[in-house]
Amino acid sequence: MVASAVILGLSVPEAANAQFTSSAAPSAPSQGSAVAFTMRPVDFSQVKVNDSFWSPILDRVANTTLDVCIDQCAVKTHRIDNFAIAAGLKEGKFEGIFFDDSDVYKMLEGIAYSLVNHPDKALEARADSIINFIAAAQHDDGYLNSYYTLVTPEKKWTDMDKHEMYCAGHMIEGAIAYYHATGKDKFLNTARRFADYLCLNFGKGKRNWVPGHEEIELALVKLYHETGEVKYLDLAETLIDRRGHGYGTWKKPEYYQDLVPVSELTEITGHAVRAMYLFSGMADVAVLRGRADYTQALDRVWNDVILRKMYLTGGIGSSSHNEGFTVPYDLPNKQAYAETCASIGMALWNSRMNRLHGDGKYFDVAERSIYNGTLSGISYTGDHFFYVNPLESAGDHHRQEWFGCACCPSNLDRFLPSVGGYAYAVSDNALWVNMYMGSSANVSVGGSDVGVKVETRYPWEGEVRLTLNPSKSREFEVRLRIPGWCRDWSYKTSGKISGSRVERGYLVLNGKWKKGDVVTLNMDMPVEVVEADPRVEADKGLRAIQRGPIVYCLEEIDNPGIASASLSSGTTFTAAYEPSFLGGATLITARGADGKELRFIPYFDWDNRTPGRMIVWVPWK
Ligand code: FUB
Ligand code: ZN
Repeated sequence: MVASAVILGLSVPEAANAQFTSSAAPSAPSQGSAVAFTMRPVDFSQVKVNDSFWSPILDRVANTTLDVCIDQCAVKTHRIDNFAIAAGLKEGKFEGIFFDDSDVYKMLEGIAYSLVNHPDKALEARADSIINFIAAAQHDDGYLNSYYTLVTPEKKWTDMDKHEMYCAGHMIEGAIAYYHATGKDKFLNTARRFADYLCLNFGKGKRNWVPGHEEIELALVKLYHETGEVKYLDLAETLIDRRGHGYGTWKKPEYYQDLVPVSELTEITGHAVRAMYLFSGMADVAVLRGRADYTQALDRVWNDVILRKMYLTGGIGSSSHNEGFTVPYDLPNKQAYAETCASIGMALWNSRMNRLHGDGKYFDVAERSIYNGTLSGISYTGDHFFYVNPLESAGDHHRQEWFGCACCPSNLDRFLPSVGGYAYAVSDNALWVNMYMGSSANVSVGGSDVGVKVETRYPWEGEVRLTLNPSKSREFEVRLRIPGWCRDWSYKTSGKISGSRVERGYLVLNGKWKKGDVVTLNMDMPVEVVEADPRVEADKGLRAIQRGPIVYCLEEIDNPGIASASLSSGTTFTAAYEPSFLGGATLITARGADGKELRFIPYFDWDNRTPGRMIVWVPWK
């Protein structure tokens, strides 16, 4: 197939981003709308993934990545022993970093998600035994942190940067996921006791604690949804509102998003992952509490991130010095930090922005971060990881087995098997299909059960076939996301529809749907040539390639002449699926006017073969 090159200069200002000004950009900056939209995601535990792209990844996570993580936490490091020792069940001392408990919680969350698509009794039993240690390490008052229990018990809650609430947040998330996957509530009860302790000590009118690393906020909202206990939502809101009032004890409050009250935020600053988790919690609370001030602040920082501080890959946080942000348009390629956790954070935050506004452009960003900046974090074999995700390499940057600070592997470990939870959402009388993957689910729309099934070869092909099986024939809306990168699309339905429109990035179909109705969406997926904002010094005179949601790169192994590679307006592109390339991928061949060829591979697939140079941004002549 010869795909047409989309030539540049489409720089509609509203469609601009620091690293792309072509139509591959999100649709428009947010205008500060304060309308809350009540879209609810369909829980991962309700979604069976059966997809040619995602299932092999989920299999690898289940069969390899989780084992690596268990081995690292239980054998090669003392993360699990720390709990057993804190519980008095084993002799020894604490080993590791003060927030290592969080990796165990994330691992358990990953196991929970994985069990849905890969039931595994032995793995579940292993998880149960780890949970026994965790529960046994809990203090009588509900406090739980193996570092403080074993190292400096007298210094509990003396240092806001020591991640006690960060670890608690990951515990809550892991516990809820484990309950959903297995129905077992021991972990959930443990997490709940700690949350009750936090409410008692840090709620409104109590100690003015500012968590140095956000995470607890979004976890408390999840716990509120799980239990219906309003006090958890109250604490989340209180903790968010406490920021920016001088309670934080640090020298650089901007690093901790603590310089101004959150409703006054105009730009993103400091540590990227912390900011993502905070914004995720704010988006959750904005929906539930109608906090228009949060929504407006989030809209402002969203524009700042998307227009000035995001890489083409959806990665953020360009600097290694603060694991975060510097000044607008500072997006170096070789030195890019773009931590894997920050891309995961972008998916967490932008999927919530999508629900807050009911607007597909936010999910476009989540999708960009998932398929590029997140997936690059794990090797094809599932056992090596990137912490840092540069967009250029001299051949000296490689995935590693593990890291002393292992936040990224353990985050991948929980995020990847959770992708089924991003596929569908529901609102009052609508079914939303956000992330296209082969999958089936039973959802409740307007009080009735509806079986849904998606068949697709996305992200390599743009055809999506949705089959609906409502328990009884009834009227509701089907909302299919039309990604921002897609300019030409069409659809057909086997059923009768009473109306259709395009609204906020969705094709909305109204109809009285009956069993077996099929909607087929066809999205054109040409190769796009992408130009960065001229203010990005690092990308001056360069172009990148994207097809559908996938960003491409050149590797030396395919392009021995990579040092002199270039593209021009005369370059033609051919996209072809190669089943034997790292489990199958669509590769792009670029042919210059001089007949020279370049072979582009998906960015997320780089560094899986013979090491060598890699570039995303290619000279434009
Ligand atoms: O501090 C916990 C995690 O470790 C952060 O989210 C990462 O950036 C790394 O610093
Ligand atoms: Zn990380």
